[in-house]
Amino acid sequence: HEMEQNIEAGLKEDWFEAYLQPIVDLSDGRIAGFEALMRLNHPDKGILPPARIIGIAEETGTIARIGERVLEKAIGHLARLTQLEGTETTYLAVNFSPLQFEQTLPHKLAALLLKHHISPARIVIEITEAVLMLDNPDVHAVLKQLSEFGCRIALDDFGTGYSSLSYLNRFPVDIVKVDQSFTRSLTTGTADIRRKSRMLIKGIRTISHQMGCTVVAEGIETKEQWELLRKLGLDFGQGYLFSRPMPIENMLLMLEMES
Ligand code: G
Ligand code: G
Ligand code: NA
Repeated sequence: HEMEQNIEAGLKEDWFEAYLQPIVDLSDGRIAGFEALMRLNHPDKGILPPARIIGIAEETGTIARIGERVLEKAIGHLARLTQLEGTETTYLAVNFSPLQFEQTLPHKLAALLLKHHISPARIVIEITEAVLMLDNPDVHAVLKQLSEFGCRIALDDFGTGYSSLSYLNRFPVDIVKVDQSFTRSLTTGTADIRRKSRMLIKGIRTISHQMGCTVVAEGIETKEQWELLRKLGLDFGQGYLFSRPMPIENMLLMLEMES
């Protein structure tokens, strides 16, 4: 299998990267944190599609090694961003696959944070419903440990799964990430669809806030969407309007130019 070979080579030759996408405060557009997004940068083939890589890596089990590599890179990036900004306020959100929640994860994460002098409070663990659906006691124990360690837990792609709401009750969720399909339907389709989308987002926002969670909107591409989401009371947002995911070097340059 060609993609499996790319993955193995990527691990061996160190082609995996953590791109960064800013997450902004919707009230003023200022950067609150960064989401790390895995990229396999093949020297001949260029950037390979992450969704396919993750799918295959989850089937073959290499996702645990890839995840560890991406986590290591992303935390290194956060240390560099911290140096540039001279503050320790921004956070780093990292995506985790169900297969990554092994017993050793909290220890490995703690070691990386110690090495880079980063507080666990600046780390957000992004999971999807798939992680919680496993209903695996070991996974729950690891999540609980990470939460008690001071990391925050974000529930990704919220609103698209089977039983998202019940998870807010049963797991230590701190952040709800509203799926980008909601953002899109705010400004596309009939007036009726747009009105219903506003009501859905408002409902998710109300429930999330009452559960003590902050709410992040995904996939913001236009000023109109930003304005609507801000008015609907969402806290944070990310999307191409603010910035595409980019390599650390580009992010450092962008921030340097802005300051
Ligand atoms: O980055 P887009 O950048 O194309 O990402 C595609 C999908 O892959 C998204 O659903 C995203 O959540 C997931 N993803 C991106 N990076 C990672 C990662 O490091 N680990 C895992 N498990 N999923 C990731
Ligand atoms: O599910 P998750 O939030 O991890 O997925 C992030 C995915 O969304 C990545 O593939 C990322 O590249 C992509 N993405 C980020 N911002 C935007 C955007 O504004 N529009 C679209 N279409 N995709 C986005
Ligand atoms: Na994510």
